[in-house]
Amino acid sequence: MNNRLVNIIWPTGFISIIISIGCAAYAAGDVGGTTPKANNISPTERVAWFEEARFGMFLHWGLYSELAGCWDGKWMPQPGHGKSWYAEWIQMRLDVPDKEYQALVKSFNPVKFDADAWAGEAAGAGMRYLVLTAKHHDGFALWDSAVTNYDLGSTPCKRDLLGELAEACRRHGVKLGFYYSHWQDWKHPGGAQPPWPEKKQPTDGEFETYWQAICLPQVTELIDRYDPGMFWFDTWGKNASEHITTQRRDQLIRLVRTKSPRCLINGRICAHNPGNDVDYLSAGDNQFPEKNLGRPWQTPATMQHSWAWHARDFNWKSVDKMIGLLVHNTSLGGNYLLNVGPLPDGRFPAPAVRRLREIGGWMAANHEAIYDTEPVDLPRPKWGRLTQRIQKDGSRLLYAYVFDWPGEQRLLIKNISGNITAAAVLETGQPLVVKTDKDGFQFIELPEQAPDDRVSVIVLKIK
Ligand code: JFZ
Repeated sequence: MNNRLVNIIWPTGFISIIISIGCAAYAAGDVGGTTPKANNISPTERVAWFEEARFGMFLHWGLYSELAGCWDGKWMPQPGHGKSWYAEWIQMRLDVPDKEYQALVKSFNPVKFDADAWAGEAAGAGMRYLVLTAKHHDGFALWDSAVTNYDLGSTPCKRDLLGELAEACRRHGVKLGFYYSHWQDWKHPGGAQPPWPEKKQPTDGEFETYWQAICLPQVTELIDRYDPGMFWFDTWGKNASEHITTQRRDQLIRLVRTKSPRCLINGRICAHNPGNDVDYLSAGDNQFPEKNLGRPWQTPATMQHSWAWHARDFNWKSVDKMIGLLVHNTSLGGNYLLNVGPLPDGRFPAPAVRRLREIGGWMAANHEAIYDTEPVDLPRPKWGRLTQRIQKDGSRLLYAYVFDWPGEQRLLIKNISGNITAAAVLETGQPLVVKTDKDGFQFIELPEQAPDDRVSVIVLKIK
């Protein structure tokens, strides 16, 4: 008798229906929230979509993108060549004279910017949110800001790029977030400088001037005009506490909470002391912890070495590697914020597009094992990772991501609490046979070949 035929699989179609209803509900949900109900939102409710999402896109784009890592014939070094620098730091790293760097506003003209293409690539890759640098450390505002002329309004580009993006994100069911450099600002009087010993920092009074004249008004503008679903503020190291005091941290949090009760705030608003009012923590850049951080969290990560576009940065990560990192963080209850550095004309670099689409192909087949799953309290299996989803009836779906296909053609997960009642290849629904070994452990009989040459996902039903 063929066990494969007898071992009837539960209706996978049913699971997909539930998931689609879930997506539609939060794609349609209001992002910023001005309704009275939204004012009473609990921190857990506020962050729920973020925890379900698992996967987002980071975007570093600004004046520095025009230089693509090169100034005056000098290229910013890459890993393996001594120092390795990020292209968005070019003004400081290559000592570009302020006047010459700031003159880049006259040539910033992204004529090929297509917000639908951006939001579409993110959605197509399986990402549920994107976070764009509205203002990075250089101080340039990517929108027409009322409090400075160092902004999009002073460029040849007369479009409302952030507005177009906000609309496109709504159309594609992708949440929009902004990176805003609230601490370092290399242009406006009183902004913090790079935390290097040779740099002179503003006094507290000078910083307060910047805080009142630039930071608070600009965050207000971003909320009022674009209603973002999250902010990604940026500090690191001990020096930041000199300017980002607990008082200023709380003042900025209060501003966001009052104006937009649904908007998420990240721990790097005050990295050395985030407090309990932030919605999620960030692991270090390209750091993939071995443990759940215990609160909603994510890793900001690059696809190349640099965040912003660097034309000679060929350190592209492989698709297999990036899927593995997404799965790793997901298995520990964390998110993966994967960066793209768009070209100055507004297009995504071709090597990034190719990778996004390949990741999207894998996600199209396996997203059920990513979105809205939770960590499993078992030791990490040697062949890969685990996540699970608790069903309404108390049963569980356990997802086994197999990185290294076991040669012995069996998948053994020790100490599962409950009984494996069915197993299948997630992508096809192909049933797999569940057996019990001589020690009484249940195992899944595997085909000789891995179903997927990247990461195969096996789903188990447990009662
Ligand atoms: C910061 C920025 O300086 C950088 O340009 C980029 O935007 C990145 C996402 O954030 O750089 C950091 C911040 C924190 C750490 C490392 C680099 N960290 O905590 O490891």
